[in-house]
Amino acid sequence: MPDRGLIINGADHVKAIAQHVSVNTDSFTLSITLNSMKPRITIVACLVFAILWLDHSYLAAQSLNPNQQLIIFDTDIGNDVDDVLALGMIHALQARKECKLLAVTITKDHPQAAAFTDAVNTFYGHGEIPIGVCSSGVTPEAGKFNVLVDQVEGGRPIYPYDVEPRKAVTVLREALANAEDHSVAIVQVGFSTNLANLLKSSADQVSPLNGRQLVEKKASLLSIMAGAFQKIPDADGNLRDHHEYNVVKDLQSASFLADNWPTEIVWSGFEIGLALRYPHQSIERDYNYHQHHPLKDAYYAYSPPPHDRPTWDLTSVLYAIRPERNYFDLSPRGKVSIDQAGVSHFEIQQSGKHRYLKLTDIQKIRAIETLVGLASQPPLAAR
Ligand SMILES: [Ca+2]
Repeated sequence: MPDRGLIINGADHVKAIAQHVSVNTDSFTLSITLNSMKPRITIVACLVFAILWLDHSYLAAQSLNPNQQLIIFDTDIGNDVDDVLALGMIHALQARKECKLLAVTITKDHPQAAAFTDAVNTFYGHGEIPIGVCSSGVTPEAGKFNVLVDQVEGGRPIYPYDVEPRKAVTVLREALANAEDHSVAIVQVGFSTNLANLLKSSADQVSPLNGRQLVEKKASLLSIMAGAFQKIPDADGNLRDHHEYNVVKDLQSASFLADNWPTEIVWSGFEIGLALRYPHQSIERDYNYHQHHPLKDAYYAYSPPPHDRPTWDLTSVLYAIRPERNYFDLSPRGKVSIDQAGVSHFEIQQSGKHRYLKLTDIQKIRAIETLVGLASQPPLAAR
């Protein structure tokens, strides 16, 4: 029954309504057969009841499960294909009612990054998700797969989109301001440009809180793919300090974020995604339920099979949405800092807000199987 206080007097009216109203919830069409001899009040009640019932059912279907983790995804999509697989994973977890994607903000400064993001969101039935962009000059080239949005077939775009991106800081502030306190996990898998700018933002018409206050009040976690917490072998097999890409491309923002972000941060270092390579057989076989799948097409455009791409960005999504499933271990608490060369350093501090992901051989088996299963999950609303 509707929960908005509609009162219908008499069981007969309810029975009459039930007999004359049919609702197809798949297509949200409504058909009503009316007996011209019925009193006018029955017709009116019938219409009101049907509309409210439909509205209630639709809202119930869309309503937030109390266990759904609110997510903001901040990405440099276009620079590597793991961002695309990670976005697909978020949609799979949203279809499972485990998360709700509030917004996507982008740190790759090229217009097709927003277009491709919207095309992927549209493919998964969520073209309404707000998208924010920045003007940073960082990685301004088109990239290998964002250009897929220009492809047409039979005169029609293969990956339709209709994005009207806005400033990333505005999109971030709106998403946070509209959320419950301490409810939002932010997943950053590109540069720290947008989140550093968010921290520096002032009170505005969106919120009387400045950026740092807004994050402190609304965010619960920053799950970030950046840095490295082990030495990484170079081409000759010698272990070296690693100058991780997401850090060095906007070093000033990465350092500012590490020193000023007010919530818990869990870092997925370079070594984690490197140890969990996406099996190319999955790309070849698991996405063929759709003729044009943006994840598969992006993978082929970036670095086709038999390449097994590391799953860097996917790991930060998995931890943010399923932190209790022991896919990873966590380091002791401490503080990450970024030096001027772009190398990340970790210092144990008892009350520190930073931890980083660790991985055992047994955890690798579970993690990779989970990442593959989620990334390749068909959309509920496939076109
Ligand atoms: Ca990325």
